[in-house]
Amino acid sequence: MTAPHFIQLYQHNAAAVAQELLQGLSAPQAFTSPKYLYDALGSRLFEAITELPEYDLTRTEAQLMQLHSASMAAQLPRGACWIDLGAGNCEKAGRLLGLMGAGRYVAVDISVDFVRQALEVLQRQHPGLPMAGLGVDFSGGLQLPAELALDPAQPRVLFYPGSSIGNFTPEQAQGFLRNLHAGCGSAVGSGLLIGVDLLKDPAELEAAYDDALGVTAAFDLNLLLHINRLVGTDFAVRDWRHLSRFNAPLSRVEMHLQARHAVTVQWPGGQRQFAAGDTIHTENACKWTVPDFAALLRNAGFAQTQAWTDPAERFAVFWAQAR
Ligand code: AVI
Repeated sequence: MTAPHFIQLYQHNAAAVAQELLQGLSAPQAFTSPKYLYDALGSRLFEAITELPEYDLTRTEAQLMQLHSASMAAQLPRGACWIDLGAGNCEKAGRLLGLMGAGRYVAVDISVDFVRQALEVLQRQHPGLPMAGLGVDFSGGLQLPAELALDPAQPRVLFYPGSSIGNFTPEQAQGFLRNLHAGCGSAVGSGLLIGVDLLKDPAELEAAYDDALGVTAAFDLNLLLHINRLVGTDFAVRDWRHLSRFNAPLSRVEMHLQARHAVTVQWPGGQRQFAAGDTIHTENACKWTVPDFAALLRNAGFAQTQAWTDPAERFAVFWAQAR
């Protein structure tokens, strides 16, 4: 049995993180990047969100992948190197590797420690499949280091499930998809398999991001505790409430933390006053239509696209062939 190979490129840079966060918190409309929602507790809360009745995105995607696996297998290249972006527990790709005849598997996450255990388990299930874990922050663009020794002749399947693309604005998504198109390399048949949540009833969308149990509220509020640890702010969770708002012109759900009353937040070297009702914008979740997302993929350089959707068109999985 081969053993997975691990490469850690991302290094936490405390000064850069502090600069980014404090700049966002000081902006007229305060904001933070959604990546700060995921400390250890935030990641567990997100896993709980995927089980909520209001948040059917993860379940619908899994059903779609299962239902259409034969048709997907007919489109995707066999023997490909699967590059799993934001692999986490590697479960989603793990269900497909055998069915799709993968020839190699690379699990990408910000830290190889997030994928280490899952990859070791997966390796036992697929003893002959070469596997690697790559620790990079790909949110600003994917870099595939020479150390991975990717074979330029082997087709690649970039796998980006879960509608994480929705957490980018359309302009950011366009740039990111262009970068993924480049990451497909030049081998014939390469492409991107991506999950996208679709536009639906605004009331349902708002509920999906503000569930009755309050798990999403805890997920959002936990950001404050994470920021306190990262930059020494003195946020108190009880001063803030979670909001989910559908912004129709921008076709996105926005998550905000709203000050319950006037709050002064202090940090080493600075402070900010928030009036009652002021918000910190913590996440966008853009919702797409099938034609609009297909056009985005084409504008990013992908040659052909195919989409599988559920009968109610709540979610889509796209296969976008690079050339
Ligand atoms: C990870 N991402 C696709 C989730 C979403 O639906 O935008 C994050 C999330 N935020 C609140 N609930 C789930």
